[in-house]
Amino acid sequence: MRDASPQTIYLKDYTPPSFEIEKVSLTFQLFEDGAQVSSRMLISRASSSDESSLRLDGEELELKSLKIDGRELDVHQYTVEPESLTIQAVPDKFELECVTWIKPHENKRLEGLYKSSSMFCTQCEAEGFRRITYYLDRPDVMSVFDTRIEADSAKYPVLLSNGNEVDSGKLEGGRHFVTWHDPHPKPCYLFALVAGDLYCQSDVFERASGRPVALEIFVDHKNADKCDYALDALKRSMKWDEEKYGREYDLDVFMIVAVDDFNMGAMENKGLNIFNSSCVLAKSDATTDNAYLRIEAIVAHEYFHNWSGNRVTCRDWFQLSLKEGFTVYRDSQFSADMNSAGVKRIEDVNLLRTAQFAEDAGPMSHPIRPASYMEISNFYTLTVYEKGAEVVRMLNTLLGDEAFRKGSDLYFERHDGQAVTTEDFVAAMSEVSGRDLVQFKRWYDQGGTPVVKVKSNYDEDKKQYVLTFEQSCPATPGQLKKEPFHIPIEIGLMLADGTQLPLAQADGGGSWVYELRDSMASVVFNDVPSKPIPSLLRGFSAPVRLHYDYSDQELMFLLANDSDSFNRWDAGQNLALRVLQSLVSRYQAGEALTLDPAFVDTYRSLLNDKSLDRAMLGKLLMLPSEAYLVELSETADTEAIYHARQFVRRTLANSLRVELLELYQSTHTSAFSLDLSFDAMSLRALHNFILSLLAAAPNDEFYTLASEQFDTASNMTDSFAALAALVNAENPAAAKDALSRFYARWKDDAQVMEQWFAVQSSSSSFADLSHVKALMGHADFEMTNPNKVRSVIGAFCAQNILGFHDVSGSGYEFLADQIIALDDMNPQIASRLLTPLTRWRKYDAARQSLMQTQLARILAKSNLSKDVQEVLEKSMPTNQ
Ligand code: B3K
Ligand code: ZN
Repeated sequence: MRDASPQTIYLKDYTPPSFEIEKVSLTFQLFEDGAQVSSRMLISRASSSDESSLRLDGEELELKSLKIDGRELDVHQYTVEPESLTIQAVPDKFELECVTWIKPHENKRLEGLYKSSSMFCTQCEAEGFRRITYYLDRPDVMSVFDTRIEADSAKYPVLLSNGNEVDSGKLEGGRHFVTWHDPHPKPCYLFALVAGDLYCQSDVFERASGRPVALEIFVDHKNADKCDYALDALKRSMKWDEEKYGREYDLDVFMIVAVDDFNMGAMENKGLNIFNSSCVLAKSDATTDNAYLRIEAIVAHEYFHNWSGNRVTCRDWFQLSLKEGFTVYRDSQFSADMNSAGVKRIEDVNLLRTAQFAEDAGPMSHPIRPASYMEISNFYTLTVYEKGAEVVRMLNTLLGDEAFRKGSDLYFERHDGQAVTTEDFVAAMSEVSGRDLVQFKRWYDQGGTPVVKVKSNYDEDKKQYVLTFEQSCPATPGQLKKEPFHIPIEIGLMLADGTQLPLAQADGGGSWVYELRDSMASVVFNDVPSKPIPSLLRGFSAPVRLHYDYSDQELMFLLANDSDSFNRWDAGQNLALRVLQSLVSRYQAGEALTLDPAFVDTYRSLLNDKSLDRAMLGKLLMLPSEAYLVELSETADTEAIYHARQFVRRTLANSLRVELLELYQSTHTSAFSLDLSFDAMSLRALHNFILSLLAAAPNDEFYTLASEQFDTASNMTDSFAALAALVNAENPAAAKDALSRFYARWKDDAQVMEQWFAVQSSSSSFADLSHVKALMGHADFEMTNPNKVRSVIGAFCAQNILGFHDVSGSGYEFLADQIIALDDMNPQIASRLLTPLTRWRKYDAARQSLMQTQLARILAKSNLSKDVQEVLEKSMPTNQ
């Protein structure tokens, strides 16, 4: 039973460890009814410490034996508590031997050592190792690990751990063992073990220094044909990190294992990355382009952690963004280099503005370096990851590429083998560049999304143009007042003829990075021949909400002429937002909806613009999402948002049918292509975007096209897009038929089935709760599998805005039921799933009260996990 309120841990209370573990040898004896874990640790008291007793972390462990320097301790010498083992009066230096018994087959939390299908695997970050054995489970305790695994030879022919394999052999009773040695000292969160009957696909990568490294991907035998793409992405990542950051791999072998039951995407364990199957397995006819791009990014992300995270790790979990923000930034640069920088930026900003800004404005809002937490698993957030990456990106912008690279070299070299803080990272950047980054560091400790208001004034007589900036930041939990941020704002000034003013500040170029530091500041531009149109925050140079009072004409001008592709796209988004927001108001007022013909014309000219890059066109045509409209609303009216947006889609489809069909036909060959080049993917994205738009106003021709694409497509992108279009056309018979045919074809492919579930649970065609409940009753649904939970329950609650926000409150009650059921099984997943209910402030009074009722109902559950309890407590109206 937990305390009434879990304990809060504060960054300000950090103290270095009192003991060090120089070396640890682990022996795992794996059986069907449990596992015996024996550890031998070389422990010494830190020179700065006079602590007499040693407190080790441990949860749900059965202690079998405990020895110091070979002598068994008697029960008076130590105390076992639910979350710790304390040994009194230990010597300065000693060998501790500890034997524990654990039950991986009963572990449904998927933290520590657990079984996924028939294999054993681990997940230790952040605090899972303490569920394996007693240890100093904190990232600043780094040790050299030796691991011996013993198991049945027939059931578990493959036995893996970190580092290099050093020994193996047969044991009695049909068992065998393998021993691994990892020469790099590491915190225990990077420990990993895998045992199973697995297929291995191998390859070799030649390092820049010439030394070869073996690459091995281990998967279930049935997935033997789904390894090629990840292997290719891995080789490209290794080469890119050598070239871009000068980082080479450091062991003889790099292994990736795919597991079906996994709480998140993947884990960067030293030399032995463990992946959620859906983030690594791919094959041509079964994987969509989006999944390929995600796999490429995640393989790269985990690999890049080998330096940003493993060789240089975090001192404590408050520093999580040190490794995550930096690594997300690195993987986004990689994806930009592999595909298209412009498109990648648009996608990243879209995610940030839709979901991270919402997090910043919600009850769990925290800075990228939180000051406190109750359960660290709740802080693997978009803020720490995505906003963290934006902060690193701003450093790159402020320093320039050359100094940024010097800074990262200094950081890696100076702190190799250490557990450090975000201060150390910024210090390296400051040192190589000579830049004063003291004010910049506020980005790490102040939460919330800053708002920048910009005004302009042009003096015709003086030929002078003035931009005035004003910054502020809303209060967030625990932080009422914020100091001004150091904000890089990239600016260009466009003239009416479509040219750019060469800015004196910009070394002759058209774009200049203005550094806003004060609450209010102005910039004066001289010799400005005519009134310019400012292009502000180019490339989204800082994670802020920027307001400037553009006229519609100015936005249209920027959409047509801005040399910055991001701002071009953003101008189009702003125009579309205006149209959508005014339709939302009309819908609420019960007025008839009409679409401004100027908007249809803008859309038409985009469709007809042959000079536009196809990938960019796909992005420019995209309407702001429902989620973004919710985020921007003071009080979000989900029905009005849904209907206004559908109205725009339907009207565009009807008014521009000829142009849309023409573009659809001209991109149709994509349906038969297995080409994974970015150009081919962009063509498919465009093709399928059109199909999805036509589904908003389906006529016979639409059904003919969609069915034809569904029947004949040879790649999953086109085939799945046809399925989605048929499902979303709100024609139950067509949807049902396509879904059952798709199921018959793909039922044995777990990754495809996740998508089959999600396309239904997120669709407004199935807003009725009974459909989602039926999906949960489907033979392929499992409550213990996080991917299935996410694709059915998660997709319904986060994406099906009509269904989840039904005025009866049935969606809220449904989610509460699922959280109550999941909390005992898998607290991390339960806590994540809770997010939509915590955002009650966004909705009308009736819905607020219905949501609060459900939060209170969950809070009343006994034995609530720390994870769910923290989120609930912070979200309750009484706590805000
Ligand atoms: N570092 C892991 C995340 C672990 C989450 C633990 N709750 C994956 C990643 O960011 O690469
Ligand atoms: Zn990461």
